[in-house]
Amino acid sequence: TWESTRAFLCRNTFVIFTVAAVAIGVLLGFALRPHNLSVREIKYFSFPGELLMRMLQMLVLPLIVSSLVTGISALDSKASGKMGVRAVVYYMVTTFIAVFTGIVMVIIIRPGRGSRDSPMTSSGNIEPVQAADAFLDLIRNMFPPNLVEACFKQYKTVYKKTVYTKNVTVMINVTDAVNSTESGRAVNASAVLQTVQERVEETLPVPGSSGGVNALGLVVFSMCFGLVIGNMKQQGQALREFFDCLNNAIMRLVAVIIWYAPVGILFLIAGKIVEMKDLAQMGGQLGMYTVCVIVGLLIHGLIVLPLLYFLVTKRNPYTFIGGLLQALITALGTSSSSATLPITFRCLEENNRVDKRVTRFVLPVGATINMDGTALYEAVAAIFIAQVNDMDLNFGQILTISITATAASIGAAGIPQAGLVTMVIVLTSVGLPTEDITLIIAVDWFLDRLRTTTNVLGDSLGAGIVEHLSRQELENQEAEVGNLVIEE
Ligand code: DAS
Repeated sequence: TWESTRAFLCRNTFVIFTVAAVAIGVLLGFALRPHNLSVREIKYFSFPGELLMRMLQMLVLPLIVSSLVTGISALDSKASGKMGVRAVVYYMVTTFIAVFTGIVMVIIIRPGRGSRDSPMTSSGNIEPVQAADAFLDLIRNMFPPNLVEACFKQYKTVYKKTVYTKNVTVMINVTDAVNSTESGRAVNASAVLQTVQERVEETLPVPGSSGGVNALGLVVFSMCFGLVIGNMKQQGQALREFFDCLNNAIMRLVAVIIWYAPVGILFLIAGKIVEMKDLAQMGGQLGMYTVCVIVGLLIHGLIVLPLLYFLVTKRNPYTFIGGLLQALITALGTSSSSATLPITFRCLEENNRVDKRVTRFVLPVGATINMDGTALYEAVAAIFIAQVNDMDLNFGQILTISITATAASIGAAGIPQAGLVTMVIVLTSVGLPTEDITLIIAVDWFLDRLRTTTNVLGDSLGAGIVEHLSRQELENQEAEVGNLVIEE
């Protein structure tokens, strides 16, 4: 009836606007492609989209701190301890399943078989970045010496110096011997590597964004601080109220930004389609590689995760996913799980009615360290590059790739193409040529959106699962709080 249709339209206004924005963005993008806009024109055209990214990223740091401190201090240490263990077990299990799925897919489909599509040979003496360095950097960055400083510079130092620039420098040295046109398709590696360098500059966070590594430091600090003031009983009351009020204020800002989100997403998607390189590159091995990643992400996101949710909660996972549409589309548009975090909070709390004491705890941690899509992608990309190099990996090397892909996904930032940066860890751990990252650059901007959407989906279903498993503690907590009020 008209009444029920009107109610449906009102309830899903944002989602309808956002889906319409994606459709218009795609059409607009393809309509503008023949006009070959200049880089400057594309930058101006994409400006409304960049605004949305910056608005959301501006909120991420205060949101992570206020939600974690509030979420953890609202629980007693026993309850938050149990909830934390459930969340970490969920993250490790789902990330490992994602990596396993990716490896099975890339071994079955074998996208890298046959002669090299683009005959780039790794002739440079690649100085492998010890995977251990990256692990140590990961641990080191859990305890940043200066929180504010760490939010803007430490991430840059870690990735520019230790993990990435060294390799990019090495790559650029290598390019002298690399330009080749044997396959009739000039692979001007130095131009592509220059793109990689620019991409790294772009990927490294600008002030106001939250690079994954420093968010890790912020997450650790906020969890410890929340635990401490949670146990300070009356003494900590003022601080608990302050952070609770700060969190509510940030969520009100999100409610305002969410109105602008469809416009921003429209221009983000249109801008990307306009600047996309010629689709011909999608052919051959690269096309099969893209299919392999997409099939792996779809299996993980639409079958494995929902099945896990159903097995634990006995509820329909697709209804739960329906409530997340706004966040999933924002992840698709922004390709940043950190930037999507404010909208993920809103979808879970408003649409799926997940308890705030759970979302405030698990979402900031999940958005920072739980990236199923990225882990799957890095395992597939590494084995694809091995296949292109006709390098047969033994079981030990595949196991190493599984472990380093998991670690790289934990260390990856929740910002665009962070997974490309941390993939260096995976490649060097099995001695693969890091300059071959350039083989997959052309499609990375597209696959990044899909893996980011999978990351956000994994975090959100995780919140639903952790809430279900913790409902006893949550009821006790309510009961205790209730008694407290009566006593007072
Ligand atoms: N774009 C990252 C994210 O926001 C994922 C990635 O780069 O792999 O989750």
